[in-house]
Amino acid sequence: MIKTQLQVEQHPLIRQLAELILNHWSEHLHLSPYIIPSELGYVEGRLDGEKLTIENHCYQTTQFRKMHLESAKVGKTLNILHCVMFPNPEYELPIFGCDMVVGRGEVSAAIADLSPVNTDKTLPVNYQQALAQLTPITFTQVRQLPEWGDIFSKYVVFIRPRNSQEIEAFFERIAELLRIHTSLAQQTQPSTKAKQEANLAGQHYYCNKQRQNDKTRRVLEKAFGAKWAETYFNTILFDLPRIQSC
Ligand code: 18B
Repeated sequence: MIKTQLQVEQHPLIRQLAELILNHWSEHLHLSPYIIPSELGYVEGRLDGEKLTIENHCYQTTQFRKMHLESAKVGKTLNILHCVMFPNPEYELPIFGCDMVVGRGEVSAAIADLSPVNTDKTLPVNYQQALAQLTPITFTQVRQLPEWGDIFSKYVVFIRPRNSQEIEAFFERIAELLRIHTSLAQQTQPSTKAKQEANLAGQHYYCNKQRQNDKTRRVLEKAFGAKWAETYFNTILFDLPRIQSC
C-alpha cells in the first residue's frame, strides 16, 4: 500500500499543502513506488544548532518518471515543502513544480508552475488552452524571479502571501494546476523519437537551472556540507533523466 502521509511533525500549512498534493496523486493517478537510496529517504542533520529533518516521498506512473514530494524542517524556525513531477521524457509534458517556504511562522515564498520543457519554451497547445481559462488572481506581493528563473512559464505564481485568503488562493491554484496536469498528461501519447530527445534536453535545462538556486543549496550545505549537498541536488532533487530504452 502507498503511504501518502508525512511522518515528521510539520507546520500546519506545510502539512495541508503536502496532503493536498499527495491526496490528488493517489486519487487521480496509478502510483508505483519510486525507489530512492534508503539512506536518503529520511535524513537528519543540524543547522545553526537546530535539527534539520528531510522526508522524501517518491512515486512514478507511466507518464511521470519521478513524482517527488519533500519536506525539510529546521527546528521550529524553517519548514519547506518541495514538489516536482518530472515527466517521463518519452512524453512531451511540462514539469509541475512547487516550493513553499515557511520561516518563523510566515510564508516567505510560495511558487507554483507548469514549466515548459520545449526549446522554444512554450507549453503544449492543450495546456495553453486550459491555463488560459484559469481566473487570473491578483496577489498583493508578487516576488521577482531569480536570474535562473527563465525556466518558468508565464503562468507562474511566485508570491509572498500576505494573509490566509492569499494562502488559500495559492493552494487553490495548485489544485487547479494538478487537475489540468493529471487529466491532460493521461491523454498524452509518447512523442516521436526525435521529439523525445528534445523533451530530454528540456528537462536537462530545467534541472541545471534549478541547481543554481543558492538559497536551497545554502540550507543543505550548512547542515550536511558542500559535497553532500551537491550529491543531493544531483541524485534526489534534480537528477538528469535518460530515455528508458537507451
Ligand atoms: N528555497 N527549497 O526545495 N525551488 O525546489 N525556491 C528558497 O523567502 C529549499 C524548488 C524557488 O529568490 C528559499 O527567499 C530547500 C522548486 C524559488 O533567489 C529557501 C529545499 C521550485 C525561490 C529554499 C527546497 C523552487 C526559492 C528562500 C529542499 C519551483 C526564490 C526563501 C527541500 C518550482 C529564489 C525566500 C530567490 C527559495 C530552500 C523555487 C530557504 C532546502 C521545485 C524561485
